[in-house]
Amino acid sequence: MNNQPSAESMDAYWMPFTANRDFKQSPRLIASAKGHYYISNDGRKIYDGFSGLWTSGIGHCHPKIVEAVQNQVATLDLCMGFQLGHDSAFELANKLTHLAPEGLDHAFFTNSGSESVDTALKIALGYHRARGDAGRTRLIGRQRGYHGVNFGGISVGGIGPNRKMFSANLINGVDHIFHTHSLEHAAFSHGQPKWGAHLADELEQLVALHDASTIAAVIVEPVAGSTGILPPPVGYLERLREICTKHGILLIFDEVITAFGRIGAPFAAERFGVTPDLITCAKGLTNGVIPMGAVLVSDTIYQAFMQGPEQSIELFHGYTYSGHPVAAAAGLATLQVYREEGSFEQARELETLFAEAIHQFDDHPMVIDVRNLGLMGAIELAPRDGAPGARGLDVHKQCFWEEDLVIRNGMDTLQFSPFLNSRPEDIQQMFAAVKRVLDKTT
Ligand code: PXG
Ligand code: PLP
Repeated sequence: MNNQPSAESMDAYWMPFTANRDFKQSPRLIASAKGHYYISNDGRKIYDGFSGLWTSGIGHCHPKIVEAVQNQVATLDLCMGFQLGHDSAFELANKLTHLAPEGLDHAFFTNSGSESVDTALKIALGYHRARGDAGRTRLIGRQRGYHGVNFGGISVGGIGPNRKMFSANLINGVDHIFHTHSLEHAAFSHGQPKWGAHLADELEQLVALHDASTIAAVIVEPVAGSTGILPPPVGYLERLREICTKHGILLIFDEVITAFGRIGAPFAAERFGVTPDLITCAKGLTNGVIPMGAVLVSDTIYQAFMQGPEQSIELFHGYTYSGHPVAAAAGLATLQVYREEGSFEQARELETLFAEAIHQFDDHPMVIDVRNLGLMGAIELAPRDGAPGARGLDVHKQCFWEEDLVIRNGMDTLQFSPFLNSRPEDIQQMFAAVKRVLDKTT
């Protein structure tokens, strides 16, 4: 390989969620990006089958977002976000809450999905306390949930390896309901599995165990993303909503992946017709161009905080960069492009073609499940004996080196997140490449 950096020059950077030693032996390096392609350091044009990291739904370096960012950074680079404000943040909060399901009327800005999650959990706890119901402190997550990497997020999250190293220090008073994945009952489902709505009833059992008066909130991804695309069983989210409402428990949808068109609607809440009390989002809010996240909250929650003396701070929480001007400008430009280009509708139209293309792998001898919803898809491979994850990583690497294609693997599950504005033939070609790789993978 030409122009590969020396091992020494790569030593300082501790890469996130990456096998550092393995990566640095044959680094997969990207020099630039435009539209649907990366250009690698060795000059190859590489198709991005993962939209950044679920982030860049309308393609890389979108000219309208680039222009908005360039203008903003030269006009107001930073504004002290505590005790001062600027127009773009207010405008973005207005646009965002108009896009959100009815009733979610307020937005708190963060810089990432992880920060959105921890913010949402704190707002949920604060809400009950503000109402004089301070006994509601328990948080409930779900097995196989991914809610980022901060302490709140890994505590309600349901991924063993993300928790194990920190297990003694996870936050107190968290419980989990069962995940909805079942190879036995729902393998090769197209879209939402018909089996599994009853799994929501486990929440009733936790209410019986802990008593509703101790439970603040339940957090779930409407479609679990990171743990391999687990669409909710038909009726499942409706059931969760019903149980939460019945017991005065707040329902949080973590839409860091599912918001902004990924499943053909502005929010999964709209697609499924189930409205939570809070929504966390990030990624597609700025098309990934500048880090930014948000928590959308119902007016009821917001008003519960707006009590007491007017000169006192209502929520002791915030980030230096909450509502950062450059991020807000990127967000405004992104929402405008979504509207002008009809990105969510484009995604919805591609859904059938994507589903058909990914389900061609149903009969592949190495494949044990194929799952899809909207433009989220997963192909689960049988693991190699004694080496779970090795096969998935091999496929990722072969796609990169031999097919000029970026896909992601989570252990042995291959994941796909095509652009909202993909060309149909690109989706076909992507899966043709994956098939060539799978056919020669051992
Ligand atoms: N919640 C959900 C549902 C997410 O998917 C986060 C929170 C955390 O967001 P930040 O911005 O702090 O990373 C996420 C992020 C993958 C993958 O391969 C998914 C995410 C991040 C990295 C990889 O599926 N999701
Ligand atoms: N640590 C120190 C010493 C700080 O002063 C601050 C913010 O002022 C933080 C952490 C938090 O940083 P941020 O607001 O970017 O999350």
